[in-house]
Amino acid sequence: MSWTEAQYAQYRKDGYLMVRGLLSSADLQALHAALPDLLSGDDAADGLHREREKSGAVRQVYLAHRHSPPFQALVRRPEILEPVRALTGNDVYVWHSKINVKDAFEGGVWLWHQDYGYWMWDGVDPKLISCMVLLDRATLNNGCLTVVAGSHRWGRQEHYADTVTTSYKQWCVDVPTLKARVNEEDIRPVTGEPGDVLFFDCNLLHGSNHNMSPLPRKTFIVCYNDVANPPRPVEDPRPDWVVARNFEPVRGKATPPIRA
Ligand SMILES: O=C(O)CCC(=O)C(=O)O
Repeated sequence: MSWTEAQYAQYRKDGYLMVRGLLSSADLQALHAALPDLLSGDDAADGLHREREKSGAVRQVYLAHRHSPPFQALVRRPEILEPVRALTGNDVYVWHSKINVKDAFEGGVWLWHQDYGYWMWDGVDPKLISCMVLLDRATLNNGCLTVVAGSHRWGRQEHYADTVTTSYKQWCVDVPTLKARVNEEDIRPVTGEPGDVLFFDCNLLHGSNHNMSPLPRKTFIVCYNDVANPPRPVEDPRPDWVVARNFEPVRGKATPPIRA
């Protein structure tokens, strides 16, 4: 499933592109079969890393792409890797991956931010691309991702650390900057069905609302970095679960569907 020239042009203009139906129902079944263990396990026992909501509900699970066979296969999917390689112009490695959970009525807000707003402090250039795989339906009510089309062309904006809104420290753009920059008509909710995949630039401004619905909204986000862009030494390097030290290029394997 190669992208057309028009799709590449759209991605470059908007900073994101949604590819519908990239995964089959068999792929989704295998991924969903792995989820209960990934969501309920114990970090010390299984080597994953979990962040929780203030309520204690799991908010994020990092490292599924290293420990869970269907997620290992997912990050190697040629339909994902091929456009990512074309966009970076090089081989890529996995910077990190996370299952963002957003349980029914419990999953919390993500404030407006650019991923590169904080990744810059990890000592890399803005050559990273994220792919958000919808594992559940994403709707306006359950807190689908919302993006500002074209915002990647602003370049990186200053970010500050919000430590009060959720249990999780969120790097975000301040309100005066948002008021100066964001036009209402450029705000796009990214709704979709399980198996749709959103590709987006590391400088794309995005966020999402609290899950106000009875539907869970699970997504898997894998972020790829150009192999020529490993982190330079920084004063306070973040741990490997969020800034990978394994720079091995990810190679596609033409073995779909994903098997559990
Ligand atoms: O899951 C979401 O809705 C947003 C996640 C996000 O922005 C992030 O992980 O950086």
